[in-house]
Amino acid sequence: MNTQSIDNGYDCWLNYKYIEEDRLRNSYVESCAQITVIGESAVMQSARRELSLALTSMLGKAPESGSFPVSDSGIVAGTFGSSPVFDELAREYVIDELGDEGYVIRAMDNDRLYLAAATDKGVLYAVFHFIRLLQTGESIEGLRVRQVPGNGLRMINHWDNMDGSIERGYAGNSIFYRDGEFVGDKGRIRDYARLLASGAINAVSINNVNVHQQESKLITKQFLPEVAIVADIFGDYGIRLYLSVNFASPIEIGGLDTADPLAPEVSEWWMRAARDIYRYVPDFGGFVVKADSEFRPGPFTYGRNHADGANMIADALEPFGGEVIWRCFVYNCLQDWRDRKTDRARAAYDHFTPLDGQFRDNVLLQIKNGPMDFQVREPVSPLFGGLKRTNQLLELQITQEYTGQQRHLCYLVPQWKEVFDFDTHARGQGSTVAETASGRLFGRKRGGIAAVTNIGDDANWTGHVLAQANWYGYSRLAWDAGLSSEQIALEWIRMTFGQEPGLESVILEMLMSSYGIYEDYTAPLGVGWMVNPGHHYGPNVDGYEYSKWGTYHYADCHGLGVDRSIRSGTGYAGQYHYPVAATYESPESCPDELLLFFHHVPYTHMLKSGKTVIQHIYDTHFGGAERAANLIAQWDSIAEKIDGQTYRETRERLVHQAEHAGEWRDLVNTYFYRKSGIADELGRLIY
Ligand code: GCV
Repeated sequence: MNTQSIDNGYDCWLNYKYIEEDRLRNSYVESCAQITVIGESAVMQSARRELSLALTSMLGKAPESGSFPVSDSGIVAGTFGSSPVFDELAREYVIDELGDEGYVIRAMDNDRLYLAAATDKGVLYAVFHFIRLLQTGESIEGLRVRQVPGNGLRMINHWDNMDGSIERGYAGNSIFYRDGEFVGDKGRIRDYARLLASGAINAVSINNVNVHQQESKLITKQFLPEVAIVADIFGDYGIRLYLSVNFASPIEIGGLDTADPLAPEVSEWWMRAARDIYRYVPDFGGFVVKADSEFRPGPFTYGRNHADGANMIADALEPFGGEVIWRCFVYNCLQDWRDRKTDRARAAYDHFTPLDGQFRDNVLLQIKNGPMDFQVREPVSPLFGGLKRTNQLLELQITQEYTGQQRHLCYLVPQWKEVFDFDTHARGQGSTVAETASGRLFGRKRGGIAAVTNIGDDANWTGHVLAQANWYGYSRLAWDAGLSSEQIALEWIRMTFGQEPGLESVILEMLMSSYGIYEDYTAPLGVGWMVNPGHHYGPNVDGYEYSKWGTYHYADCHGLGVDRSIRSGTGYAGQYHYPVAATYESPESCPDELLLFFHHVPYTHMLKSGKTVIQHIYDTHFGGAERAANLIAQWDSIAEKIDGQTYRETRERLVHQAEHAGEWRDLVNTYFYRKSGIADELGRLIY
């Protein structure tokens, strides 16, 4: 670990505070006095180090480190089969069902506590799980835990550039690169790997999907030795490394005059590239590819489709066990705003469903949660449930590009829960996104979830300390989408700030209310955008209205919203299965929160809530801004219980949020008052 102060937030939720309460601490001491971790692999060493560090800090006494054969009591961690001590336990479980990453934690009559798995990685996860129990004050008596991940791939994507900047990064610069090179001191990368492993993240891509000139060279001998060092660091924590690649690499760095996926010299070039990479990084995960998207090159240039492009690269990686993660964020970003027929929301489905079943087994299509772009409220992408014979990966955005850029508090786990729980009805009721993305619904071997990280080199990693809850929460949901938002928040609070009942309820309330608050004072009823173009921060109702990006609200003096119905609109609603399509098709059945995403309605349209659309806009904007201002008082009420620096830095952000929410309120309300000419029923101040 880097030797930075614990209290500035650097240690995040692995802040192993001494357990002050004697009874609780003593209840742990006996079982934890001795630890035996069987195995010497790098991952096992990480497990041993972590267990020892956590117990020493939390219990105030270093555990005795046992060696094989183990003593009668204490913690024994290892893989089934590595020692006869696990034999009895092994008889109770179907080890195959635990897979590569599942684990058990079991207290046995003989005073031993077993942390066991089929693989070293599973043991590491068991260790972190066990530590979490102590951090959150759970009883460890008679412990009986069996865990298997809900998603095979649990990935973090970085949008880091080699000049050190981060696209859509709000917490400082890259921890990987500076001035076109890898950073020299890799200590922070190690600390990062450890934090990721504690949430059982098993894959990381370390450069921006917009791959510029310098990053294109990451797959060449110029940078592969450094890539290998970073891959080893992650490997020590069971995490595979991936790189984003430029589809036009054969031209950009290979000296060819084409990147046509069907040209033999191009596929040969990728095969050679793959061979080089695996020589340096034997456990390399594969490539992430953004192609034919926002000016990035892709197969369309050569009249080929995305299956042609993805499969050609996948074939190069296949002999080495690598995979291609191919993004579905493909749409026309040069749209004419006068053109009411083209609908950006339709694009990904229209491009990719005709190719369903044509992708290689080692290709996963990475699909953003919504059809547009990480807005505070969007429907779920119809590709979930639309694709049946293709591996998928759900893409979420932890970095708060459209949700307050880590200057506003916005706990995103409730939003993600809605995505996971959304029923696509692809195979009847219960066909949730959690089931489709994981691959379970259609019996696919690969699947999972990826998210764009919110970390940078700020002392506390995420800028806003409370935004750490999103990072933590993402990894917990990736493992088990069934966990509740509250449970995740509570775990995070206890692990980060310790077990302080007064503090806990306040932060919980702040986190749990924050998504609703943010939604209330920004773009209403699912219509999205209304942000300043380019940097996407702050209100600008018409910011994207007359632009080429395909992101419109169509407000006039009568009403607003986008008609995406089959009957009279763009037909987007028809991309869903029945009964979802029918629900969205009519304004009467469409849920209020998505009404303006699917329908253009008059300001006087009555919502299910019993309010008109215009009154809803006024009420939510006044209410949201007021609730944002209240967050300051909530935070102040626990000032004494929070470290000074964290308290002050967070307070500054909350003060900014309150002011900025006021700006949102006034701008949005004034805009719609002037458009509609309809006064607020409560006569509040509108300009
Ligand atoms: C990495 C949005 C963002 C871009 C991002 C893109 C993507 O358009 O604004 O910064 O590019 O999504 O996901 O590829």
